Amino acid sequence: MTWRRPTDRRLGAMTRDTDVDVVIVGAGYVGIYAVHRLRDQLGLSVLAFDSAGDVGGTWYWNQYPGARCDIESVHYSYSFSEELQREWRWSERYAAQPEILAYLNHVADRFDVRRSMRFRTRITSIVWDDDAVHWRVGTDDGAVTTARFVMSGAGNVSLPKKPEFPGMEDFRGEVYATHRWPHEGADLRGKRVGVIGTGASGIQLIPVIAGEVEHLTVFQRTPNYASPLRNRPLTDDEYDEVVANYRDIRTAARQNFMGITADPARPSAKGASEEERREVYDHYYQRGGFHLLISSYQDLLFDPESNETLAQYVRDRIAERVEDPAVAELLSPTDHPYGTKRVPMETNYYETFNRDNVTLVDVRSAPIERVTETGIRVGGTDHELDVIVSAMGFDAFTGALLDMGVVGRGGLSLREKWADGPRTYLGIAAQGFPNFFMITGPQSAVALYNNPSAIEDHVEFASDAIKHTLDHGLDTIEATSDAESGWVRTVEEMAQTSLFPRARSWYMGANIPGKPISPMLYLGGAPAYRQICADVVEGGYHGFDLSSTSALVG
Ligand code: N01
Repeated sequence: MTWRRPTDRRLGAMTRDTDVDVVIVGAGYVGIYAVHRLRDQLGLSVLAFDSAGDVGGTWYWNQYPGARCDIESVHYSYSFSEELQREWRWSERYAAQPEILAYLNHVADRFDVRRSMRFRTRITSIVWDDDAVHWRVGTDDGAVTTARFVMSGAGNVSLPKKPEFPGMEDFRGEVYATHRWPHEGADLRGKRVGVIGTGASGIQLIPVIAGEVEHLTVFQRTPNYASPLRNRPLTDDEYDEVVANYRDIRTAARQNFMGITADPARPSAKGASEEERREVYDHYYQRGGFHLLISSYQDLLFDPESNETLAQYVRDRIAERVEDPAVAELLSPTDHPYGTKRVPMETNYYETFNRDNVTLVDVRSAPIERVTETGIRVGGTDHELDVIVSAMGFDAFTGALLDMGVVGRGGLSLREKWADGPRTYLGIAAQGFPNFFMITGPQSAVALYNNPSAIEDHVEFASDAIKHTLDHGLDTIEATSDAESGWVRTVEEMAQTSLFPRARSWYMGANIPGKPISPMLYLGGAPAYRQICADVVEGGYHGFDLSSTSALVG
C-alpha cells in the first residue's frame, strides 16, 4: 500500500474523528504561520487547536494594562511575506498588546487561517499509534483527530505557575492574574491593590496602574535589573526607512545573537577603562531595550567581573531614581548577575516607588504566610486589600508541552522521558516521539532570540522536514538517541561556561518548586543555532532517523 496524501477539506464543518496531515497546537505566532506554510505553501491538510477564543496566543491572554513587547515592533513581526511587512504600519517603537493582537488578527484574516483552526478546544492527549503510524490527538470536546505529524506551538510562557499560598479561597475581594487578564478590563480605580511578582509582567503593570488605584502594595521576593525600554511613537520617516530597507534589516537581524539589529559589542567590559564603560553604559541605557546587554560588551554573560560592572551601573541608576535609600536598596538585585534572568524592560518603574500611594513589601526576608479574607499576611502583618493581582510567572518551556498528555513510542510519556529535565535534539524533536516537532521548544535558541524570527526558523525547519519525509515516500522522522544525547551535552556545556546557572530563573527551570534544574535554552545565539540547523538539513537530516514501515510502503 502506498501512503496517500489526504485532500484538503472543509475543516470548520468537521467535529469528530478527523484525519489530517498535521495537527498544529496553538493559534499564536506559531499556529498562524504553520497553517499558512503547511496548508497554503505545501498543500497539506492541517488543523490547529487553541483553548483561546481566537488567534493571538500569549497576546490573546495577557491583556493586562501595560503589556507590550520588549523587542522593537519592526522585528517583533513576521518576515515571511514582503507584502505583509509593507502593509502593516507599527505605531510605536515597542507595540502594546492591543496593537500586536490587531496585527495577528490582520495576518489571520489576510491568509485566511481561521478556517483551519478550532478555538475554545483544549488538547488533552497526543498519543503515538505505532501500528497506524500516526498521532491520535484527543480534545476536550471528546473528538479525536489523527495526524501523521504534530507541530506544537503550545508556548514557552503559557502555562502559569500554580498559586502557592494558603487561604486564597478565603479572600473576599477580586483576584486577577496577568496571564488571564479579563478582556473587558478590570476596574481598579480607587481600590487597594496588591501585586505579587516583580518579573517582566509585574514591572510592566505596576507603573500603569499606580496612578489609578487608591493604594498599591507590591510584594517583591527578588528584585530585578529592570532596564529602560524607551518606548516612543515611530515617525513616518523612520517607518518609511524601515519599509524601504526591510530585506536588509531582516538579514542583518538574523546575523545578530538575539535576532535584532544592534551595534557590534566591544570585547570585554572588565578590559575597558571605567570612563569608557560609563560612556558605553550611559549610551545604551539611554537607547533602551536589550541594547544595554547586547550592544555594549560581549563577555557580560560569561565573565562575572565584567557582569558586575553592568550590575553595579544599574544599581547606581536605581539609587538615583528612587528617593528613599532603603526602598532603593530593596529594589537592587545582588543575588544574580545581570541578564541571567530575562531582563524586564521598564517605563517609570522605579519612579513609581516615589509615589505616596505605593508600598514595597519584601517577601524574601518574610515570605507571604497566607491570604486572608481581607488581604495578604506577611511576617505577621496584614496588608488590607480589595484586589490581588498575581504576576508570578510560568512553568516555562516544558510546562505546556507536558500538560498535553504526549505519549510516544512504546507508551513512554514525555513527562516520564523528561523526569530529570528536557532531552531534545535541537530543541525541536525528541527520540521516541516521531513526527513530533516542538516549535521553539526547550533547548532551542529561544528566549534570547527574537521570538517571531525563532518561530519562523522552526516552522520552516519542521515543515521542510515533513516535506522531505513525504517526498521521499517515508513515514517517520525521529531524532536518534545519539543526536539527542549530543545536543543535551552541548546545551549543558554551553550553560556551564556562562553565568546563567547562577540565577534561580525560569531559564533553568528554577522558578517552579520541584522542577529539575536544567538549562532550558541553547546559549550559542541565533546565528550559530541557525547554522547548526542548516548543516543538519544539508547533511540529509543528520541526527534524524528517516524510515518507512513495510505496512505502508509497497
Ligand atoms: O514571570 P517571572 P513574568 N512568592 O517568572 C515572583 C515573558 N514576558 O510573567 O524571582 C513571591 O519573570 C517571582 O519572584 P522570584 C518574558 O520572557 C514578556 O513576569 O521567583 N513571589 C517573580 O518576581 C518574561 O521573562 C513580556 O523570587 C513569587 C515573579 O513572581 C516571562 O514572560 C512581558 C512567588 C514572576 O516573574 C515571565 O515573566 C511579560 C512566591 N511564591 C512577560 N512565586 C514582554 O515584555 C513567584 N514569585 C514581552
